[in-house]
Amino acid sequence: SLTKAERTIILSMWGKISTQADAIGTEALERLFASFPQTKTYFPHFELRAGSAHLRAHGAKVVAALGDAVRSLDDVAGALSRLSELHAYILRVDPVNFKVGGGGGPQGPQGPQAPPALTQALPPAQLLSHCLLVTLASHFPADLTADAHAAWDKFLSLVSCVLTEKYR
Ligand code: ZNH
Repeated sequence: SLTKAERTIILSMWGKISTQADAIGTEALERLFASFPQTKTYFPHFELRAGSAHLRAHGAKVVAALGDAVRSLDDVAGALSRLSELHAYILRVDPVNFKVGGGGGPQGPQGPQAPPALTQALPPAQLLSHCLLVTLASHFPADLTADAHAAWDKFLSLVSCVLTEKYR
C-alpha cells in the first residue's frame, strides 16, 4: 500500500487534476489508442476519433473513478469493487485480438525492422496507466518530480490491480 508521503503527493496533485479531469481522461485515451492500437478492440462500439463524444464521455468516467480511489486511499479495493466486477466481464476479450503489436521481425519489406516496443506487450490496464502517467507529466511538468512519478505509478498500479483482480 501507499506510504504517507505517497498519499500526500497523490492528494495534493488531485486538487489540480480534478479541475481538468475530463481533458486529462480524454487525452489519456487518445494516447492509449494512438500508441497501442490493439486496445481499440475493446471499444468496437465507440467512435474513437480524437475528441469524439464517446472518448470524452469515457475519459471523464475513467478519471472520475480515479477520484473515487483517491478519496479512499485506505480502501481502493472497496471503492472500486463494483467497477472491478464490471471489468471482470468487459476485459474478457479473445486473446487472439490482443496479440503483441508491431510488425517487428528480423526482416521486413524494407530490410531489418526494430522489434516491437516492450510496452506493446503489456496488458491493457498497464498501457492505460502508462498513458495516464504521461498525460499527467505533460499537464503538470513541475509537479511530476521523480517522487511524484513514482507515487502515481504505484497508485495507478494499485487501481489496475483492483480492476483486474476479478478477471479470470
Ligand atoms: Zn474501464 C468502462 C474505469 C481500465 C475497458 N471503465 C469503464 C467505466 C469506468 C472505467 C468508470 C464506466 C463504468 C460504468 O459505466 O458504470 N477503466 C476504468 C479505470 C481504469 C480502466 C479507472 C484503469 C485505470 N477499462 C480499462 C482498461 C480497459 C477498459 C485497461 C481495456 C482496454 N472500461 C473498458 C470498457 C468499458 C469500460 C470496454 C465499457 C465502455 C462502454 O461504455 O461501453
